[in-house]
Amino acid sequence: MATSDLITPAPNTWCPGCGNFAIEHALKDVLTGMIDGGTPREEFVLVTGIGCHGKMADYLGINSFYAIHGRTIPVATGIALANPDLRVICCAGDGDCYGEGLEHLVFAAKRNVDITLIIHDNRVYGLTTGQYTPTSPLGFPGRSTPAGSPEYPLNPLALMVATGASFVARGYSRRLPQLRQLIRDGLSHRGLSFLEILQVCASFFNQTAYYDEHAYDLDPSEFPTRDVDRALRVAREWDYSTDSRIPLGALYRTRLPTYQEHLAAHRAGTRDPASAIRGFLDERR
Ligand SMILES: Cc1ncc(C[n+]2csc(CCOP(=O)(O)OP(=O)(O)O)c2C)c(N)n1
Ligand code: SF4
Ligand SMILES: [Mg+2]
Repeated sequence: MATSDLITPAPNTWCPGCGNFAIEHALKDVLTGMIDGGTPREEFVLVTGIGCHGKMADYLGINSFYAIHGRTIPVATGIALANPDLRVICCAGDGDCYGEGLEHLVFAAKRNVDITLIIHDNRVYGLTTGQYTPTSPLGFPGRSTPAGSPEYPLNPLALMVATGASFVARGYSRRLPQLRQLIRDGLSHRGLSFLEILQVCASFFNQTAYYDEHAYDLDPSEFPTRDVDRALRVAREWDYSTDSRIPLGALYRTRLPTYQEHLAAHRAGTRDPASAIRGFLDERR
């Protein structure tokens, strides 16, 4: 199958230079490879939120669902629970997922729901032309904060490691090979995979030069780690000050029973869901 087969005829309205193009290409390439490898195209479902990122649902030729702003994760969770054979991918914006929908993110991590989250974090409300979001830096001069945002940004990686997500990674829209690998790893992971993608917004918060200068790759011989304390230290390395470095790559990964596995064990009347999951104890050693 040609990768172009997954592109729909919908006219693309992203701005020239938008990082969403790279995320779309990476996802399309990974899906094409998996479909060629035998996974039926019908087994993928994409849920998106409202925002520039949400147009992924229009542009990628797989089953998709446009959720309302902030509600991608409950919709994705419902689809995944009701259809255990489907692979559910959720593309959400930073405003969408860290603002409106933050409680859903926390609960998805706590429950270890088996879905893949791809967060298009441009650190701005792109579609509504430049308001600050939870990851905008202190002093961000957005449309709703002309005097500069008076808040420190949220650290999504630290939040996810602390809350129980079983796979936590950061990519960057200008590092395409790594992005593909992270998406591939996320889709093959059992449990919540959380992929925070630094996405360039060419029109309202173009951080290309800053990211290019400060980003570095985690050492793949050491990461992803299962050591929560170590992962938290690295997640906090980028403190959003102008001189701190930005680690990229898979940071934390472990195997824990998923929400779906817990529910299945409950349905089967198993007293200890964890022990019912073959390989769980071995894999944690
Ligand atoms: C509950 C709700 N609040 C606000 C809006 C208006 N709105 C639509 S898109 C958007 C910004 C989206 O920002 P983000 O999630 O970061 O996506 P991006 O456009 O940056 O990809 C907002 C505020 C809405 N649709 N629903
Ligand atoms: S406003 Fe920003 S995020 Fe939206 S399409 Fe344009 S460059 Fe991309
Ligand atoms: Mg955004």
